[in-house]
Amino acid sequence: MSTLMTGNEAVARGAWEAGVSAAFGYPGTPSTEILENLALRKEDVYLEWSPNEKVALEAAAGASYAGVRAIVTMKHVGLIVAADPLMTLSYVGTEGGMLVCVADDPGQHSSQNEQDTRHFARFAKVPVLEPADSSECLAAVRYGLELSELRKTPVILRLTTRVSHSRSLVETGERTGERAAHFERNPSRFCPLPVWGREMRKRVESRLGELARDAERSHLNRIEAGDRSLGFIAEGIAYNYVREAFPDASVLKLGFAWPFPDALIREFASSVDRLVVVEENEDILEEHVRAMGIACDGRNLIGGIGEFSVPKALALKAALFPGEAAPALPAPLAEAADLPARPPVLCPGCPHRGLFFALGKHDVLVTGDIGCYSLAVFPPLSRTDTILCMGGGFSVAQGIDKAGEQRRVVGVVGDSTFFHSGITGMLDVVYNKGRSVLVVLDNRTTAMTGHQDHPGTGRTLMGETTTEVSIEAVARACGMPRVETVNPYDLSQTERAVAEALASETTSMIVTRAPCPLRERKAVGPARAIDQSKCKACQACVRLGCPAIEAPERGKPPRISEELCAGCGLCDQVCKFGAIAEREASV
Ligand SMILES: Cc1ncc(C[n+]2csc(CCOP(=O)(O)OP(=O)(O)O)c2C)c(N)n1
Repeated sequence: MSTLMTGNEAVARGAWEAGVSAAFGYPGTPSTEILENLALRKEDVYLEWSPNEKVALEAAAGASYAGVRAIVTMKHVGLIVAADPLMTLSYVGTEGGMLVCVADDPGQHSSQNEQDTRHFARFAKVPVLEPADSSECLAAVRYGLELSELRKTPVILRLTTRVSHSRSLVETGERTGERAAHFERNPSRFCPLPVWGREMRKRVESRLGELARDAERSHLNRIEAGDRSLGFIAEGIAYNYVREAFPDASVLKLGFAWPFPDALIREFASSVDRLVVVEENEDILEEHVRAMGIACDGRNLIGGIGEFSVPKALALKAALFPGEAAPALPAPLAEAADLPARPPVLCPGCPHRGLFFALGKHDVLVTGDIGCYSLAVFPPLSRTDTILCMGGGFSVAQGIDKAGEQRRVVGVVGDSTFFHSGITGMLDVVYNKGRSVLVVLDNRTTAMTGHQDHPGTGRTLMGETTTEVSIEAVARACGMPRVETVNPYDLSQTERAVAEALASETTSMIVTRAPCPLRERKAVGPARAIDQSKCKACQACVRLGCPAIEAPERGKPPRISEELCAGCGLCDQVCKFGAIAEREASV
């Protein structure tokens, strides 16, 4: 049956069809929907949101050791977190097929960096498959699991934002290939102590040769012969752009993207007059082609930053055929270029707002983290000074503090981030006698990636209730001398907690706890309105940075949008003139 699916839905479907019985991951755009879709099949597959990507990859390795087919999902930066087990799993190898599904984000639509997972494949010496559409996503999952079992290696499935999130037709099938779990004890097979690890190291090299031969023979790599004056080597979504922009050209399509099929590349290169390599992110393939002594174009024509796109395809066309009239940008894209920019802001009713407003009253440095609260960097809150990576909010605070900075430092992370990698940063501050104030913004969910559960929410991806790990208890058990929990919608309580924490010379923790209203799908309270006769247009409420508060002109009273207001009541509390009240009461 043909069904329209996103790439992520197709990966989930492919995993189910290929008999995967264990799936692990940590959310991260654009990878998140793989597990969310596979969760619709939880009668056949064990699934979990692991606390972080390292744990997820290790757990998937365990499932594979036990002989079952397993996948692990993450975004590209997650693979950095999971790199330690990946590098050694390459040596130890797999039993049941194991696929590491990593979604890269060329163009940084929702990521702090642009990073090419193919580097990791080369680094860890494991193969990479790179599908170009949803149908290829589904097929690549089974292919990858079979390859993993044949060569006893984890296989990386590299996705990118456009492949993960765009829809195309997929032919679905039945579920086959399920394995029964049985771990065969064999220490020399599973324990890379130096004595056995050195042997594994040799095996990794010989496996690379086998994988290179697999890549030569794979149906995922194919030559589409066309006009011989121009040939492209393309992989992933770039292949689709090339096919559409240059329908007559010859193309070598790589779906088995590493190790490279050198003989196939040579055969193709010798069959065309001019060769262009089109790949997103890094010029890994292009460098390799040049290193083989084959002349080609690539980065010199398409650049190396951002994702491949219609404007880039048109620019490539203009560069290759300078004499021809440049094709126009399709109308929707041309019109989109004129749209005003809409900077992201914290949602109306976001419980994070209260803490940042309270911090604004002190001359402190705020080391933030990755999560919805990273938006507090923008005006009018302007209350974040650094963002590095998940968990960095606490550790960067420690570094600034220990460097001798005179101002107090406040490290801020979210609840999901606390469990992901914040705990070790907190341990550093406690153990090494830091004095930063550490804040956990606990909105009871992983909001930024679409409300996934985590160890603090009391629910699993299997839909069961479970232990609700207490952030406060973890902090106390780690030796945090003072832990206070506040309601971030209560501004005076939050401001008092911040002031007291800053007055103390030791470290302490504040947990701001209120559920994300979007997750709850209900307003925090009744919508507010501004009594225009009492308002002095002082703009204090505007400085909360709430999108529901409209400030049409400087010096004129702001208004509150009834549709947008979530009724959190923070604006009532900042108004010194009593001009803001519940809508019914004030209108
Ligand atoms: C290593 C890594 N994994 C995953 C992500 C994707 N990601 C961005 S923020 C975030 C967590 C946000 O949850 P939380 O800390 O609870 O803050 P909230 O968004 O709920 O305010 C995740 C998983 C990432 N940026 N880096």
